[in-house]
Amino acid sequence: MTFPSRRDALCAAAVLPFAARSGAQPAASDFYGMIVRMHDPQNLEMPASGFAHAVTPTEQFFVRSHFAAPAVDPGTFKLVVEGHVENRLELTLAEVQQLAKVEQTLTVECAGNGRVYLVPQARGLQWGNGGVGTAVWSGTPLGAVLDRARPRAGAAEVVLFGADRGAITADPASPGPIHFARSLPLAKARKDEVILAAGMNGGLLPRSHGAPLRAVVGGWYGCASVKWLNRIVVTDRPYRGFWQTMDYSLYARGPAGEPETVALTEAQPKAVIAAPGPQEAIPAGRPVRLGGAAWAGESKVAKVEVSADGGATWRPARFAAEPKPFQWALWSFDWTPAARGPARLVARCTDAAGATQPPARDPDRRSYLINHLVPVEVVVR
Ligand SMILES: Nc1nc2c(c(=O)[nH]1)N[C@H]1C(S)=C(S)[C@@H](COP(=O)(O)O)O[C@H]1N2
Ligand SMILES: [Mo]
Repeated sequence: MTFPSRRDALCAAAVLPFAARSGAQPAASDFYGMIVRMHDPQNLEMPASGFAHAVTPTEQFFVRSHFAAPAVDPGTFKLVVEGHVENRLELTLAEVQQLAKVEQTLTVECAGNGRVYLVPQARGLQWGNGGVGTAVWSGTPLGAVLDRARPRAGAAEVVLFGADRGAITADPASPGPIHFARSLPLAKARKDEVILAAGMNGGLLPRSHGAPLRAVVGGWYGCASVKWLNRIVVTDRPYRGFWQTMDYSLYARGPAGEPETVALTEAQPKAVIAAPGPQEAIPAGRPVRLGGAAWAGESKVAKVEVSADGGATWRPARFAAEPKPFQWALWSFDWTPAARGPARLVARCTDAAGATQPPARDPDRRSYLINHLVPVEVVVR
């Protein structure tokens, strides 16, 4: 699906000469380069054109890395599975892949996606809308690896460790160099939508996305999808590591109303308007096609609605295809602006459980779970 707009046409014209010179032949209106959010370590955001694809081209899939990407040799690679298990494992890549095979289309969104829209500005990478992507991941269900390792009675969590390592020096600092690591409750770890992927979109997993093996945790924010995975530790108690306490945690209210930090988990429902873009000029009296994507964590997208008056009135958008669980749905909405002047376009997603996007920001979410309604302001003339 495409939703060409005036701005798309202008951008396409601008990139065409470069595409021609390099010999590459992308459909220029479908593919732009990445937005650099940090140069080193590499952190790249998908441009708005990426929301035109049901499956994000690998080159356009956002990259979020805290440390330099480690070079893991697939030939000597070992996945260690240990801790609260009957059967400690050390598996080669081929041995992991022989356990079982699975292929799934899963959307991954960074928990900080949309941070640029927080007021006052929050610390962290200033993602726009494109810290999200959808890929066809192929690999082995994490559950198959756990079945082989046989968690002991009382096993509670599965901690996934990446081979990357470094020290976080900004406050709150890590206690020296640490690996990237995140845990899942055993029940989630055994779900079909949690896979150890060696392949992405029909090719090998690229290094920037965690080669040779990464976790992809469908329905959860991206931090759970540990890249360069080489160690799994089953525990009999909740894991309290840096990346789910100091970082990637939010405040939940305890029984007495007191805030407690909890690791962030499930992705919240969210619809993004990819076109038109902010401050785009739109001719009055002619239909223009709004378009974008919507996703809904562990639930499924049930409904996307669009408002052209800043949220006062809403009308349903159309889906390009019936929404499926764990992956974004592309939507469009044909709008004929009548009155000249500024207009505030808003899209909102409601999931199959009836959860919808909040109109206002909840500060307990700290700088994560950013799905409050943010209008796209355009000019009708
Ligand atoms: N080992 C490791 N895994 C990681 C990270 C990391 O820095 N190191 N970043 C996490 C975060 S915050 C996100 S949003 C996703 C991003 O995956 P991608 O770079 O393939 O888009 O990877 C997650 N897995
Ligand atoms: Mo993230």
